[in-house]
Amino acid sequence: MLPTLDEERALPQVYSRIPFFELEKLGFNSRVVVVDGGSTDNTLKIADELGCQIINQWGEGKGAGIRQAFKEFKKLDDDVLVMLDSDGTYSPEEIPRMISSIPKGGISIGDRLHGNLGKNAMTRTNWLGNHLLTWLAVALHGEPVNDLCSGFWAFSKEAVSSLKLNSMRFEIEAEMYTSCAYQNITMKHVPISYSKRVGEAKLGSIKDGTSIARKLIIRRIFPTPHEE
Ligand SMILES: Nc1nc2c(ncn2[C@@H]2O[C@H](COP(=O)(O)OP(=O)(O)OP(=O)(O)O)[C@@H](O)[C@H]2O)c(=O)[nH]1
Ligand SMILES: [Mg+2]
Repeated sequence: MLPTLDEERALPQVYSRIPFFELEKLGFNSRVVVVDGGSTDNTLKIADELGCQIINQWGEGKGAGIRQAFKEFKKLDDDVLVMLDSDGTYSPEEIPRMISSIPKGGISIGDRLHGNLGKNAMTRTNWLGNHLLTWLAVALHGEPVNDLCSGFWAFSKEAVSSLKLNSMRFEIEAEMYTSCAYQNITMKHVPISYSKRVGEAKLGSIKDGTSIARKLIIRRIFPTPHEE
C-alpha cells in the first residue's frame, strides 16, 4: 500500500524498485494499491498506467487514507500488508526482509534511527523530533519502540484486524504503536535504510509533531478510540 499526495516524481521510482520476482519466489502473489489523498498532479494517471489499484480516499490526511485502505484489506483474504511512503525515502528492496520479520500475528516496523540513515535524508529538526516522540511514546506507554514515526510497516492479517484507530493525519503511526501496546500485538523492529525525499514534504515538523505528541497523551488517558 502506497499512500500518495502529489507524488508524481517519486511514485514511478518507488514502483519500479518493488522486488516482485523475489516476492514471488517467496510465495507471495503481490499487487500494489495506491491510496490517494486528492493529488492534483499526475500521480493518479501514473498509478493507473503502472497498473496499481487505486483507492480515492474520502476526506483528507494520511491517517484517513490508511484507515480506509485497512478497511478494504479486511474484506479480502490476503495474508500480509506492507505499507511504505511513496516519496522515495524508503527502499522497496527491503520489503521481503520486512515481511519475513513479521512475528506471528504481529507487525514489523522499519527502524530508520538505528538503520542506514542517508546523508541529508532527515532534517535536524525531524531527527530530533523523531527521537523525542519515540522517547515520549515509550515513557507514556511502556512498550519498546525504536522509531515511532516510521513510514514503513509490514502487517499480518490478524494485526490489521486488531488495530483500533481514528487518526486523520500524521498521528496514524503513533496510534498504530499505541494500539499494538493495548491490543497486545507483537512488534518487531527492523533496521532499514532512509534516503532523501523526492518532491515536496507534506508534513509540517512543528505542527504535526505537536499533534503526534498530543495523540500519545490522549491514548495514555483513553487507550482506544470511541469510534473508528
Ligand atoms: N493517502 C494520503 N497520503 C498522504 C496524504 N498526505 C501525505 N501523504 C503521503 O504520505 C507519505 C508521507 O508524507 P510526507 O510528506 O513524506 O511526510 P513525512 O514522510 O512524514 O515527512 P518528510 O520526512 O518531510 O518527507 C507520502 O507518501 C505522502 O505522499 C494524504 O492526505 N493522503
Ligand atoms: Mg516522507
